[in-house]
Amino acid sequence: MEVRPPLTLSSFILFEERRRARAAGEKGDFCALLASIQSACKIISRAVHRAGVDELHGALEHVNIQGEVVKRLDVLSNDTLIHFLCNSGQLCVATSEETEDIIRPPDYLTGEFVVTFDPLDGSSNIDAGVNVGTIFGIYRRISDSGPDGRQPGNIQDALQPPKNLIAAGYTMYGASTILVLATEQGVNGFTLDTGIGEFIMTHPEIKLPTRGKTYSINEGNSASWDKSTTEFIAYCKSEDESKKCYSLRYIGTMVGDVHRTLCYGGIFMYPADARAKNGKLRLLYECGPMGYIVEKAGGRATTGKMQIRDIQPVELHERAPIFLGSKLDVEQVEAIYAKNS
Ligand code: P6P
Repeated sequence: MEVRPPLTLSSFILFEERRRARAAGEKGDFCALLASIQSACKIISRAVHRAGVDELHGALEHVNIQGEVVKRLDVLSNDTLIHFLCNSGQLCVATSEETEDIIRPPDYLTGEFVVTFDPLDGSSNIDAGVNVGTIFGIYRRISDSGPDGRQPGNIQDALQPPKNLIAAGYTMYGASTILVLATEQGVNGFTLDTGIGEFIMTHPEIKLPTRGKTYSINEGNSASWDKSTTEFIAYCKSEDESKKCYSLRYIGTMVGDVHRTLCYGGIFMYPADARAKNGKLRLLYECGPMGYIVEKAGGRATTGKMQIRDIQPVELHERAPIFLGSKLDVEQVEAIYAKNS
């Protein structure tokens, strides 16, 4: 019987990505950066799954830059990612939902890449055992790295539009821990085998269906929606001989709602509304990376009026309205916004 060893994320990084990067003559070690993110996610996964036992649930006394109550696991996740990224020798600067300013490694460890991340997306749900996740996006630095390649980066390195992303991913901590990685070559998913401590490839070459059967939005905000959102949701709920009504699925954690959309198709939405003119989700470490992943899987991501990939950020923590998922569903939203403009 032929024994076919599983393809692990470590071997995918070392063989697939390293071969490609070397052939492309790229600066920096993209594989070392991915390996540092993988290690951090393994540690966060263990903390999330042991939270109740290790008394890591609950909130601390302070709020973060977003004005949100900070959970113990938010701090652990943020500190873990900062530690591994800064010690990888590959980081120029990083932006985190939990940190007001850009994060820089010690000068002698400065590298070629910029990482934006939400260390524990959906952490308000953690005490109820609902899926949470880590979201990350990877850019190349745009500032000059200097003769020794160790020139410190600056905020302009962090304020890049999502179209400059070279990779993005998320790790969802749920019944299992699944890391989804999107690069220019495509989107692959890996499930953590805790018995060997390795992520095993379980979702090769993820492709989104062009049309879905579910819509995902917080219906509690419907009184504040604009005309276009209201019109599209009415379409989702309509049924005739050519179309069944869509089912509503909403977890309240972006990573969970996007992962389901990536696996089954459909559309996830956090639109602008009368109370939040730019919606709730942050461009650099939520909308941008998730939009990149969905696009690399054949889907689409828009604010309704422009593609997420084209937004030029002005501030580290700015928000953006987002509709993402199956191509035809998202194009329908864009057509409604165009009609109503
Ligand atoms: P609402 C979690 O707090 C989060 O930032 C995203 O993960 C999620 O998609 C959204 O907010 C949920 O927001 O207003 O529906 O509770």
